[in-house]
This record gives sequence, C-alpha cells and structure tokens, in this order.
Amino acid sequence: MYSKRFEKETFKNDVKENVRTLYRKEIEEATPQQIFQAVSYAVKEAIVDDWLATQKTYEKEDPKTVYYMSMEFLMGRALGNNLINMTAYKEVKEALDEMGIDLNVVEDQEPDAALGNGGLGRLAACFLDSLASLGYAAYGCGIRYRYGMFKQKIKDGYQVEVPDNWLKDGNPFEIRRDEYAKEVRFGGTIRVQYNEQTKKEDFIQENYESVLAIPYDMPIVGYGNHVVNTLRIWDAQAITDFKLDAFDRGEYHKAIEQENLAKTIVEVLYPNDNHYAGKELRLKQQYFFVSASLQVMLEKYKKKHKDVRKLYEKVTIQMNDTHPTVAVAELMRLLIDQEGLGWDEAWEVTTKTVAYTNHTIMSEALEKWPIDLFSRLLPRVYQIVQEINRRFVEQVRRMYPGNEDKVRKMAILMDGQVRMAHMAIIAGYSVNGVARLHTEILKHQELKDFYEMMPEKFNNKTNGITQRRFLLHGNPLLADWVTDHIGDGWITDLSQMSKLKPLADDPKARAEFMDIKYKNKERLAKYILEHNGVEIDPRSIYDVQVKRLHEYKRQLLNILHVMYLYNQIKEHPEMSFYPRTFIFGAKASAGYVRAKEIIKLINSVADVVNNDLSINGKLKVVFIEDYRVSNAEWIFAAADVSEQISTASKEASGTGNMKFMLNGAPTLGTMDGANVEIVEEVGIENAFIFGLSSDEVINYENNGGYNPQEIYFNDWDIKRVVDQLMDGTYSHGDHEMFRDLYNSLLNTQGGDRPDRYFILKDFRSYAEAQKKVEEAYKDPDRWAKMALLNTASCGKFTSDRTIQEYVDNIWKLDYVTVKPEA
Ligand code: C3B
Repeated sequence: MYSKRFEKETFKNDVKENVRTLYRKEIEEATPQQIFQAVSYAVKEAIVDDWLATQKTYEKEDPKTVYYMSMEFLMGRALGNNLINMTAYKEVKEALDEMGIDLNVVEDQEPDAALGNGGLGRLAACFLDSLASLGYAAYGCGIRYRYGMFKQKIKDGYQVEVPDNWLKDGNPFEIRRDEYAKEVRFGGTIRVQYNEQTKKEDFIQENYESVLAIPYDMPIVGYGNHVVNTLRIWDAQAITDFKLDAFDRGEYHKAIEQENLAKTIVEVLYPNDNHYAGKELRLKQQYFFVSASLQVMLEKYKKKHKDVRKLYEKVTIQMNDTHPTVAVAELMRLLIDQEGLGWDEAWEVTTKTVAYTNHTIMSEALEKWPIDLFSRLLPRVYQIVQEINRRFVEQVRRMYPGNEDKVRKMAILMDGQVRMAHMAIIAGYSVNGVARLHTEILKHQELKDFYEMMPEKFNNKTNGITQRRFLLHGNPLLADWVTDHIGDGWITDLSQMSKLKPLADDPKARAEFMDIKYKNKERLAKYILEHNGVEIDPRSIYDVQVKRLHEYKRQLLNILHVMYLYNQIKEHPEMSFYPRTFIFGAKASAGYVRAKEIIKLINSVADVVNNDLSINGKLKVVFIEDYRVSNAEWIFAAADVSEQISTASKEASGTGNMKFMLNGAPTLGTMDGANVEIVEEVGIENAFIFGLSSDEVINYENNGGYNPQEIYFNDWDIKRVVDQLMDGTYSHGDHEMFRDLYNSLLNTQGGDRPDRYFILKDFRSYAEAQKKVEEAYKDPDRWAKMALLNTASCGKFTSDRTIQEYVDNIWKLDYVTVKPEA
C-alpha cells in the first residue's frame, strides 16, 4: 500500500473527522462540496508526508533544481490526479463506496484550477507532472490569480464570459507560506550614490510603489515514487496596512494606491491565447512573480552555498515563452545591486542560468513593450536592459561590420520598443522550439539572424502530454484494457504502448478496443445531454475539434465544411452518408471579435442542422460549453476523429493532437506542428492528411500569388457556402450577422490579405480527406485497426520523454529518489 493513511478504515475515519472539524456536521448531513473538502484534506495528509520527505531528501542531496517560470499553469482538477499518482485511486473509491459516497461525484465538486489559457499553460502542468514522476527537483513559479480562465456560457449562440471564482470554497491542497513573503517594487526614480565601503555605485530606488508577494504552495505529486514537488504561485498584499495616521502624513493617497495595486495585480488571468495585448498591468504581473520567485530562489541557494558566482551549478531557470523574460534583467539586478557582483560576473551567471522556450511564430503574440512604459514601471531593470542591449549591439557590429541592418533586426531596443524575445535569446543558454517543424522554422525564418550568430543555442524539444491524466485518469476503461494486455509499465514508460501493435491484427482485441470507445462515446453523449441539452447518437462518427478559438486553427474551415455537407445531404437525400456528429469546444478571448463570430456561426449552423428533421439525424453539430481540462479528459476518450487543421506553419506544436492519439482517434490534419511527427510514428496510412505544406504557405506569404476570389468564382460548392454566410440561411434572414467572416475570406481587411489562413485554398483537399475518413469508418475492421495503432504508436508523445530531453540536453538535473517516512 502506498501509504497507511489509505488503509480503508483509517481513511474513512479521517473523512468523517474532517467533516466534523471543518463543518461541525456528521457526514450524513454534509453537502457534496463539503465532502469534497473533507476527502481532499484526508488525501492531503498523505501528500504532506511525502512532501516533507521530499524536502528532506532535497536538503540532504542538494540536487540541481529547475525553476519553471510561467504566467500560466493550466492544472485542472487536483483530487483525482493526486489519487492516481499516489496509486490510491481504486482503494479510495472503494472506501468511499462503502460510505455510500461516489468518488466521481466528489471529484466533480472541484473547480478546475484554470490558471492558463490553452496549450502553453497545459504544457506547463504536464511538465510538472513529469518532473515529479521522473524524480527531478523542480519548482513551478507563477501567479495565484483570484480569477482564472473565465467560464463560458453560450447564450443565444453567443459566448458570454462569466468570472471564474475558483477560490470561493477554498483550495484544500494549497498552503500559504507567509514566511517567504517578498517585497516587489514598481516605478519611482533611481538615485546613484557612491558607496565608500564597496567602492561601487549604489542604485537606490526612490518614490516607488510596492507590494508584498506571498507564496502559496501546491503539491505536485509524482507517480508512485513519493516525490512531491511544489508549484509556487504568488498572491499580492499591500505592504502598508492601512494606517489611520497615514492621513496626517499626507500619505493617504499612496496607501490607497498600494492597496489597489496589490488587489489588481493578481486579480485575473489575461484570457489571450497567442495574442499580446500590451497592457501595463500585464507587465506588472510579469515582473511581480518573476522578482518574487528569483528573490526566494537566491535566498534558498545562499542558505547552502556561499558563492553566487556558481549559481548555475545548482539552479536553472526555464522561461516559458517571453512572458517571464524580464527574469533576465531582474536576475542581473539582484546579482549586481544586491549581491555585489560586477557586470561581467553577473552576466556570466545569468547566461549560464536562464533558458528560453519559444511557443509561437504568430507575430501578434510577440511581446514588445513600449520603452516609455517599461522604463517608467521598472526604472532600474530598464537601465540594465539598456546596458545588455548596448553590449550586444557592439558585438553585432564587431561580427558584421557596417551591417546596420543586422543591428536593426536584432537589437533588444528598437523603434521605441523592448523586444522581449530578443533579450531571452541573447541571454539564454538555450533556445528551443516545441516541435521539429517549428524549430526548423525558427532557425531558418523567424529567428534566422540569431541562429546564424549563435547556432549552438538552438534546439528542439517536441512537446508531450502526461498519460497519467489523459489516459489513466481520463479513460479508465482503456487504461485497464491496456494494462491487461501489456502490463502497467506504460504508466511511467509510454514507449511500451508499442507492444499493443500486434493486437491490431487480432479481431477480438479490435472488438474490445472499439467497445471501449463506444462506452466512452455513451459517457460523452450523456454529458452533452446533461450540459448542452443536445441528444447525440453514439453510433455516429464523433468528429472533434476542441482547442482555443483562433483564426489560424481554422474552426471556420471545419464549420464551412459542415455547411457544405448539409447542402450535399439536402440536395442528394439518396446519397449514402455515414452519420456524423461534429463536436466543437473552444473559448475565444473576450476581446477577439472575429473568433466570437465564429462561435456564433457554429451555434447557428447547429441550430439549423440539428432541427432539420428531413436529414434523419445524419448530421449533428454540438458546441460544448466551457471546454476545459476536466471535460477534455472525457472528450478525448470518446473521439473518433481528431481535427488538427491549422494553417501549416502556424501551430507551433499542438498537444491536443497527442491526447486524441493516445485515446485512439486518428488525426485529420495538416502537416503542421507535431502532426508531422505523429504521422511519422503512426504511418501516413493511419492518418488523414491534407492541405498546403508549411513551405507553400510561407512562400505565398512572402511572394503573394494567392487569390481566394479565383477559387470562389470557380468552385460552385465553395461559392455557395461562402454566400450562405450572407444570405440569411443561418441567421434568420439577417444579412449582416456574418458579413465580417465573409469579408475575411474574400477581401483585404485592414492590411490583412484576404483569406489570410488559406481556408478556401485548403477547402477541397479538406473535403476529400473528410470523404476518406467516412470511407475508412465504414469498414469497421480497418477503422478499429487504425484507431488501435494510434494508441499503440503514441509512445513518443509523453511529456516524460520531453522532460527527459530537457534534463539531458538543457537542464542537467540530478535524479533523486525519495524514501517514504516509515
Ligand atoms: C501554444 C501553441 O499555440 C501550441 O502550438 C503549442 O503546442 C503550445 O503552446 C505548447 O507549446 N501557445 C499558447 O498556448 N499560447 C501562446 N501564447 C503561445 C503558444
């Protein structure tokens, strides 16, 4: 048994006691939420045993530690995952059963910890799971947003955002650590003063505003190894408690301001995915958690080590995209101003400590802060950025004499902006992309100049996902089936899934596999009926696109194709057509107007199609409200087809694609991101690939030559669906509702080329690929084989593999084993 605390009677008692002490109630009177809390606190006891044991081990062995700095950690729910990783899920389920409590219902009481937007945030969460499971010392560093990713309601077909008050019932797993609180300062001015003692200049910040950063620790439980790492997320509090006499000292205003700053800084997650809005508050958030995290990191390091010049031997910092890259200058500041290092010494330490991951080439996602804002908010940090920039520009001029174009392209400070990616690359000892294709595009297109100058920094780390959440927890039927056939080694070594391959030729195994899929489809149908009021048929093909709503991800292509199919079915009622359910789930950033129009369009098409009795239910369209980690687990388990249809070159990697594959859904996709590697693993005959290549897309973008109007006027089916955006078919006769979408496909839009994402260009080949999906599905043996081979070939896409590569090639961490307390 993992822990004596999970011994049935002990555990049952703990839960009862918790209900009593927390709520002064007997268990029979407790609400489901109260039971969730009581169960979680009982589980937390076991976690804390291991958390302490882990800390002791780290104290003793002093392993090198990675600080994974990220504005986003999209954790989802913790209870079920913690039980899974403590290998106690089944025991606890039984214990609760005996008390008449259903663990599924208990789990369902937990709000998702949605401290992230999409792929980047979920990747960070998977990485923490893998780091702990593989036995490496790691901290996740982030922000404890009071409100996470908004909850999505669909009203009248439109997205409505509802605040996500995830902390309202309290978070049973977190621990507040007042003892590690740190001050973070903003604004003011810098006075330079010669210091007689150190014979150096001191840089003294004056008239600043400050907040107190207070960390909350969340446990990250490794799988079956008693390692518990920490996700440290920061809350803010005003430093000056509101004193009455502040009035008299004329500081009333300042006190109020600091109160406000503390309140607003951690108030809410910016809901943008792949898009940078340039808001001052966002930069404050970034500096806030970065500065606090670095301060504690240094303090911790210095407890054991005298010489900060050797920091990089024990610490490495991974910057998750450009969001935390102010860490470069902040670490320099701490080393110089606080630790007294000279510039060159500090630079050496910094450039051996920080590394950077790039997650996108979308230009609208690149962070560039206006210099006036940046320097006003972070005056001392800005001085340091200036000096980094000055030295770098000198270096460029030495390397490329007379080539001022290089300077313009590569400098950190240019055109009144601070280019964060450039700072990250210049200071980082490693720069990585997140899938092979993406890294190649970085090297040869987006970051070409940097690659030429410092090729040794560039490397690829293809993303991965944790099978513990997305199979073991999310799809228990399939997980058990896999274990029955190949043992449970796959839980910590996903490459073992390849042992399933021979089963693809075994009719019995195929039948079992598809039977499990069917049961998962029923489970999802039930969920959709309960939550969306739409009835769907588990015998139909579940064709699923779930991910953030973004034009480059091309949900519009998918729904236009549905409109096309509907036209076909109406026109040729006799045509053979395998029933299909198109399932969408997507949040649009609150300010992203066109993305919201696409949501409205999907719901409008659903309305028409689902209510047309004449098509005999051949076609259904469902938009799942509030797509998030917890319902994603069920959706992946139930999917037949995985839609990964981004414009080639735009999706850096994708990780949803891997979760579908793991759960036995073949990919219908473009040769983009990690799809390329998925196809390589599973074989092109077990996927449905269509569309322009990334080279073709980039070539059109650079040299022109694509005119969507040509397609529109020459392909009658396409013209028809595009016109249906305007003729009122899906808008109760309103000709304006979807005009913007129509225009985006055909006309130049505020500097954007028409059909910027090549939807019409790829439409035909997409429709053909969809035809092939149908043909393949009609042959149950063939389909079962494909589906099973996807599961069997997914070994590469575990985040365990990704993390091992980070450890081996970038971080060089020490492997640790933890002995549980007796
Ligand atoms: C995403 C990318 O869009 C995905 O292709 C990628 O798989 C993930 O990151 C993880 O690497 N991404 C995101 O979610 N948010 C950004 N701001 C940039 C990239």
